[in-house]
Amino acid sequence: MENKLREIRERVLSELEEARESSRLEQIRVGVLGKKGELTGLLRGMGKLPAEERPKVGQMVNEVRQVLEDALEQRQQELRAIEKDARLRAEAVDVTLPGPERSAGSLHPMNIALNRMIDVFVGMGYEVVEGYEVEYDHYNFELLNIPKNHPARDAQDTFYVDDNIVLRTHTSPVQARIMTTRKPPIRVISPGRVYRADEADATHSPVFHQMEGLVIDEHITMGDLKGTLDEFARQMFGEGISTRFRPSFFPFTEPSAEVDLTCANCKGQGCRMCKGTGWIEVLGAGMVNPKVLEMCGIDSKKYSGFAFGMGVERMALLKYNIPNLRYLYDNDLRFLTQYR
Ligand code: 2NL
Repeated sequence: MENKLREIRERVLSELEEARESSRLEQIRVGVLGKKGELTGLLRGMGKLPAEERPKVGQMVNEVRQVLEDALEQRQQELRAIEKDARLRAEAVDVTLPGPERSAGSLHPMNIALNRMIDVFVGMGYEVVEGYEVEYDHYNFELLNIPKNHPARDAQDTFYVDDNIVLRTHTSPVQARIMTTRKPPIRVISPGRVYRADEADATHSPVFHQMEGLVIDEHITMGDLKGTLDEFARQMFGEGISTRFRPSFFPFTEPSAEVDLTCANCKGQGCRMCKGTGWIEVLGAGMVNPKVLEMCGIDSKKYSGFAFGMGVERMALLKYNIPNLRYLYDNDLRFLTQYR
């Protein structure tokens, strides 16, 4: 009997030692301590022993039971710790791994060009002003000396909302409103979206962007206009780039000029881009027509002013040597992300 108990104890202890999962521990427990387990069987069999041996054997069986229960409990705790450890290791996150890549955005070349244009004029003391894209005929045309039968009003060029309301065809109405509400000195630029009922092609779109400038004060001359646009050309396109004025006509300026920039491609030498002239046409400008000043409530005997207008798309194409408007409007990231 003693040998049998020792055999059970040693065997079960070594089984516990070898157990690798807590489910195995339960198997072992049931096999030796369960209702039909080996030790339980031994206790039951005690009835067959002589009465004087029973207490001793009972005590021995209980000692072994205690040893095995303690060993089970201890192994249980060891295995739980090992299993928890393994689970934590498996769930561990390596916080030093690189995260999912997020590409940073970049400015659209139009915005880069426009920001530069604005910076140059803000640097000269201009204020940025904005108005309405849906505008009264009165501000878009009448105050700018574009009378009712002027070709610029033709339904082919202008999107009409109704008889009196249009989608602005230039940003001039912004300045017209400024002139009617402020007293000189006035020094503003008005960047913004404008609309023309044009057929879209490499250089035209029904929606495009303009920036106009307006300066009104006493003694403003064409020399101020020339100096201003020369300085703009230099800051926008670099040293050695200046302007050339050619006589032109706009209803809202008198005199008026088409303004060319030195061809940045050949530095004025003449090349294919400028068709051999050394100049690229980019701006319109002039002295504000006294009739316009008067209609806007500004005394044309006391004050004079200059104004200019330029296309933002055109500036972006020139600055970045882009051949076609489509590149600006298609929003192909392979193209757009080249500009920073
Ligand atoms: C062009 C020509 C120009 C103006 C715009 C203007 C505005 C007022 C009064 C007088 Cl309120 N003039 N603007 C003047 C001359 C030319 O734009 O070729 N733009 C792309």
